[in-house]
Amino acid sequence: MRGKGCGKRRAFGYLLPILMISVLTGCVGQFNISREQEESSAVDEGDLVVVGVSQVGSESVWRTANTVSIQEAFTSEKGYFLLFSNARQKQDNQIKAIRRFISRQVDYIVFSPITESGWDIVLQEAKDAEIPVILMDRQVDVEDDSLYTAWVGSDFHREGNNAGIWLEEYLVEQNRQDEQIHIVVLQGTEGATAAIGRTEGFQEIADTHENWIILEQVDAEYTTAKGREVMESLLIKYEDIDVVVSQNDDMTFGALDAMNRRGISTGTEGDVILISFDAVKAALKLVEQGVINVDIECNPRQGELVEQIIQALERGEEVDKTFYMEEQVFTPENVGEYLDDRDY
Ligand code: GYE
Repeated sequence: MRGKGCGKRRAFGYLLPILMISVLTGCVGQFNISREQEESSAVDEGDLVVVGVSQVGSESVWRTANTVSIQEAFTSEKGYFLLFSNARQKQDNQIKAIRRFISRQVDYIVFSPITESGWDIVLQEAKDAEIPVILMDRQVDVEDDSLYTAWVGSDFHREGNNAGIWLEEYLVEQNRQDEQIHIVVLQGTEGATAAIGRTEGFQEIADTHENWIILEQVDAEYTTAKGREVMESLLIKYEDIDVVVSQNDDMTFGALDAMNRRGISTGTEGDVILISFDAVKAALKLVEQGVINVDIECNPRQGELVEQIIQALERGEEVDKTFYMEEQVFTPENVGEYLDDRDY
C-alpha cells in the first residue's frame, strides 16, 4: 500500500521538507516542487503515483497536442503526481531532467527522446534506481533494450511508405507516371525516429521508380521558421520542383509561405504536389481546400495509452514492449468527415 495523507512512497525522502511545510499549511493548494521554471507539478498530496515526463520541446502543433494528452492522462483525480519538463529541443536538458527524476525517486519516467542515440548511461542509471522508463513517440538506440519497459508511438516507416504509395497512385491518376518527377524533402530533426522512419519509408518507394529524382533532403527541424528558410533556399537552387515532401505540418506552413511569396501554387490545382505529415487541424483545412494534396496522420494522443501501461505495471502485470498508434491518410476526398472532430 502507498502512504496516505500528504506522503508519497518513493518521493517521500525528497519531499520531506515540503511535506513538513504542507503539514504546517494543512496540506492545501498546489505545490511546485521544482526549482526549474519549465518543470511543473500539479499537486503534492495523497496516495499518488509520481510520474516524471521529459518532453522534447514545443516545436510543433503536434508536440503541443502530445503534451496536452499527457497532462490529461496524469491528473491527480486519476491518482497521479505529474512532474513535467520541457527540454526545449536539447538532449542535455532531457538527460538533466531524467537525473532529477531519478534523484527524486519518481515511480515512473516517461520521455520522448529527441534523437535516438546517447541514452545508454542515463537509462542505466534509471534501471539501477529501479525506475521503469516508458518511451513515448520517438525511440532510443541502446545496446540493452531492458533499459526501457515499453514504447508507445507511430510506425514512422509506414507513414513514409504511405506518402510514397499515395504519390505513386496520384501520378498514375494524373497520367504522369512516366514523367521525370523532381522531389525535395524537408526532414525533421536529424537523428529523430520520426525523421529516420519517414525518410526511409518514402525512399523505399522512391527507389522503385527510376523517374523519381530526389533533388535534396534537408533538415528543417520540424519548425515553421526553418521550413520557410529551407524552402526558400531550395527554390533558389532548383527551378523545377514537382513534389515537396514535408515531414511535419509546421514545416509545411513555412514551405507554403516561401512558395506563395514566389507565386508558386501547390495542391490539387497547383504547380507543386505537396505532401505533409501529422494532420493537425490547420493543415487538414488546407487539405480540404486542396492546397495540401495529402496529409499522413501521426497520432499525438499517446497519454492515455502510456497511462494504461502504467496502470498495468502498478497491478504487477507484464506489458508488451511496443504499442503502435492508429492513424490514417487524409486527402481532399475523405478529410471532410474528420475535420470537425479534430481538436488540435
Ligand atoms: O511529426 C513533429 C514533431 O516525433 C512524431 O515531432 C513526432 C514529430 C512530429 O515535432 O511535428
